Order: sequence, then C-alpha cells, then structure tokens
Amino acid sequence: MRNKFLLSALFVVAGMHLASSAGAQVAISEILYHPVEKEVFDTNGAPVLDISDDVHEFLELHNAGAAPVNLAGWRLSGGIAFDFPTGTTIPAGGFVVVAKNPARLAAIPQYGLNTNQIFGPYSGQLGNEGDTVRLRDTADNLIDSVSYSPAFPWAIGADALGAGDDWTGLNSFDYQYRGRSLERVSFSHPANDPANWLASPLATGPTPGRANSVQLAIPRPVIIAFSVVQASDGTAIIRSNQLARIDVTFSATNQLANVSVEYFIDDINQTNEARTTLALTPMAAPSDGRYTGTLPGWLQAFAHVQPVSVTITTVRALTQGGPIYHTLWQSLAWTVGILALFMSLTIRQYRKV
Ligand SMILES: [Ca+2]
Ligand SMILES: [Ca+2]
Repeated sequence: MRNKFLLSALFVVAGMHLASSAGAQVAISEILYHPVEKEVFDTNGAPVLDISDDVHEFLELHNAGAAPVNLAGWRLSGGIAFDFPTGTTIPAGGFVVVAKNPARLAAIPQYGLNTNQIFGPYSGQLGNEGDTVRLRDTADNLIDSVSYSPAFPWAIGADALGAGDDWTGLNSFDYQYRGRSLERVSFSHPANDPANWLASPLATGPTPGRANSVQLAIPRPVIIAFSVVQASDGTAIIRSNQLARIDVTFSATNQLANVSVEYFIDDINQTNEARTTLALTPMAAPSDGRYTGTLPGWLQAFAHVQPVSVTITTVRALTQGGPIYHTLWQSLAWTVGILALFMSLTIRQYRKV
C-alpha cells in the first residue's frame, strides 16, 4: 500500500522597490513559438487550413527609444532567419511583427494588425522545445538575443496553453491560432532572464503590433532554481524526523526582501490545511538571489512511515497548469500586496503492506 501526500510551499516576497532606468532601443518584445493549431475539417473531411509548421507563429520587435530606427539590412538569426528589407523603419515607441506566414497572421481578427506592421515570412521555425533568436544590425552587431524554453523556470503557460484541455479545463478551440505568447516585461532588463517574460493573459491573448500586457521597469522576481535536501548530510532522501534544508535562487533580485516560505502538508482528501511560514535567510548579499532555510521535522506526524523521498521532478507537472499557477500568483500579489511565488513539492511516502 502506498500513500501519497503533498507538501505545498508558497514563496512570499515583500519589500518591492521599483526603479527606472533608460530603455534600450530596438529589442525582441514578444514571441509566439507555439500557437494553438487545432485541426478543422470541412464537410468533405478535408482540412480547412494547412496548420503544419505552426503557421501562426510570430516574433515582435519594439523600439523603446525616442527616435525611429531604420531596420533595413538588420536580420534575425537562430531558429528563424529573416533579412529586413530596404525601407523598413520602426518608429519611436513602435512595434513590428515578423510572421511565419504574414497572410495567416493578418487574417486573425483579434489581432487587428495593419499589413504594414507585418514582415516575413521568415525561414525556419520557433522551436516548441526551446530556441534562440538573435537580432543583428547592419554591422552585424548583436542587438538582442533570447534563448527561451517551454520549461521551468520559463513561463510554461506560453507553450500553447501550457497544458492539455483536460488539465486546464479550457477548450483549445476558443484560442484557435493564438494561444499564449511570451511577452517581455522590461526593455531595460536583460532579455535572457526568465523573469523578464510572462505568458500573455488568456483573456487578451498575444499582442502582436502593440504593447504587451505587463510592463515594469524591473520584472518581478522568479525562482530559477531550488532544491530540498536532508539538512544533516545534504542527501536527496529526507527521512522522517529529519530537518530539511531548502535552497532557492531568484533572478530579477532588485526587489527581493523578506523572503519566506509558506508550507502545508496537504492531505489530498482535505482542503484549507493550516499553513506555516518560515523566513528564509540570504546566503550572500540579497542581490545575489540565493536564500536558504531549514524546515522543521514536518514529517513527524508520519514518523511511522519511512523512508520518505522528495520528488522534485513533480514540481513541473504540478505547475504545468499555466492558468492555475497564474491565477494563484496574481491573487496573492493583489490581495496581499506583495509578490508571491508558488511551487509545490510532492512527497511520496511508501508503506509496506
Ligand atoms: Ca513553433
Ligand atoms: Ca506585443
């Protein structure tokens, strides 16, 4: 017989201090690498649209500077390739979109794109398992570069809808040819920081050719790595009555202060379990982003069950419901007035019959 318990942990970060800094010029601002592409057939059973190769992919550029920029001779490379033609200008504060298939993108009514904003087609594809995109100017200087991923610590909700309909409770056809894009939060913050990219909200969808849904000078911090080990010897197996050490690494650390972990042991048959909050300690300067704490012997209630292993790999599975993760994250952010980050650990307890 095997029982399964969940230990869920809420990371709460207070002490938000926004700062402003000068924006860069032209930057990669939005990436729709995995549009929802559901097969639709006509009455004869023939596909109404060739949706192979993710034809509704796009990449967006933004000019965050105060002057127009001539993009003629600039190029995209990496997973996709495109050379901007003569006469391509991006106005100050403006956006241009480079499409896998410009006609298909222009046909999506929710986007309301003007054809003079859409460039392409590009060759290649924005990989659904992660990819790199680079923007270079006429002198081949690297202007911007992003290596995104559909997996933690990147916003997993931007992988189409983040999970299948049976998990999200959504109907993919409601998001046909769109889904959720990666939207950049700050143009003065490094492009390659996962904290700088959020999945576009379900309700509004991707925003090709216009401002992204969330814009901050400094992105909210996210966890980019964590581990839970037995405190006494650092091993992954945590036995009953043993303290556990949790180590967490954040990025976008400018706003970090008063980091704590909130946890509860979740019997899958109950809700509203009592929660415990534990302050985490900076391992170095707060800007370093690494925090640690020792969880008490929270397995004592199950002391008769051992050994216990912490299965870190399930964290991704539990958080793959993009909307669920996002809703929780947002509700905490707004109601408590602080930043909150969520992660879950599954603790499997094995009991001999
Ligand atoms: Ca793709
Ligand atoms: Ca946009």
